[in-house]
Amino acid sequence: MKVGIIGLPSSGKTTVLNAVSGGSHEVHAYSGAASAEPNFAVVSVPDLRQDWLKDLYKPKKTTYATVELVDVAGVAPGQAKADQISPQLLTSLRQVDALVNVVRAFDSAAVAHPSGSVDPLRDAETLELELVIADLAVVEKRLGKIDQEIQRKKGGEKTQLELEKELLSRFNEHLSGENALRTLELDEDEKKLIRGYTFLSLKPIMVLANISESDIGSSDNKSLKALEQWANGRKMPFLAFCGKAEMEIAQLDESERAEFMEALGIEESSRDKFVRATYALLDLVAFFTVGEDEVKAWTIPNKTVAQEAAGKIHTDIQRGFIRAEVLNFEQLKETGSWNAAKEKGLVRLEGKEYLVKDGDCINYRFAV
Ligand SMILES: Nc1nc2c(ncn2[C@@H]2O[C@H](COP(=O)(O)OP(=O)(O)OP(=O)(O)O)[C@@H](O)[C@H]2O)c(=O)[nH]1
Ligand SMILES: [Mg+2]
Repeated sequence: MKVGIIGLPSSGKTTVLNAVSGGSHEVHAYSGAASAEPNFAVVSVPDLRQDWLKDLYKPKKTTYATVELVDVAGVAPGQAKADQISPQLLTSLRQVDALVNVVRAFDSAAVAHPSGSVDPLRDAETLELELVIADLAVVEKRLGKIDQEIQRKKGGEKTQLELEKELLSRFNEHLSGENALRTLELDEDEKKLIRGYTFLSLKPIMVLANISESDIGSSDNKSLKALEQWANGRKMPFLAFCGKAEMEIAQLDESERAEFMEALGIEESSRDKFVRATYALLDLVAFFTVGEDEVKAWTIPNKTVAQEAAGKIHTDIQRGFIRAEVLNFEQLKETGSWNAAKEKGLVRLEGKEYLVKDGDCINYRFAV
């Protein structure tokens, strides 16, 4: 799973990346050429169930699920319109499954704001509009050339191009009305038609308010409420934390963290909040493979069938799928061991169409 961190310049993107991943990439008060290089980090997904499984199996190896982060340079207001979004930024975002819009909500005289004042709602809308304008530029460019290409092609290829043109024209209208593409309903065929494109406003997105230390644990900041309502109205998961404080905490020894969090009134770490929001945004669930060699968590979209989930582990298991032996974590915990659960008839043999549930422990039977 990959998440791209975007936002206006100096909104705290790199700080958030460090906070969530415990990293120490350079943060700076002014956007400059130095920020053009993307930063990468890997966040390990905490799961209490997996900790329990680890205690039960005492495996040689425990592998947690991960979320990969890429943090790119800020997008300044008006940059998309002037066709100035760098190709490098677009390339970095091509692979991501989702975006997080880091919105500045912190006060600081030391950090200049590109628009001169702190206004989270305005900034969230501005960034959203930049995404729309960037996509519009792509659509317009393509539509400007597609007729020529249609004339040159014949048969099936021609039909495909005509369908693509029709869809892009629909996109053009939608984007021209300042609407993000993610608010359009697309069927599978349409999704296939645009697979070669990277439309930024089509990606699922969540909103992260980077708040002041003084706003931790408080709910009476009006501009923050306005931002939350805006996000809720658009069905974007919303989360808020103080990037600066969280980054400092993430860089402490584990033994000191709890104390600092308590002193600041932080109930849940930024990493946990972030991971939870990501799973909610993409509707993800986890399943486990267990044994003395390894206890491992796998992330899949909710409602994935057993055979497809097997492909996450190895294509051989997917191809040679025979049956999935399934025991949900809760039942394993209740009975205390796989064998005890088996004796009680709780271990089920499921076929390839079985919809994997969150917390399933799966033992695949396959033949190659
Ligand atoms: N007071 C305060 N300062 C913050 C907070 N988050 C970030 N900053 C400061 O804001 C400045 C910019 O932070 P970065 O994380 O580099 O911001 P960025 O969005 O990555 O910036 P660009 O990559 O240049 O667009 C740094 O000086 C940070 O220390 C915060 O929560 N509170
Ligand atoms: Mg940065």
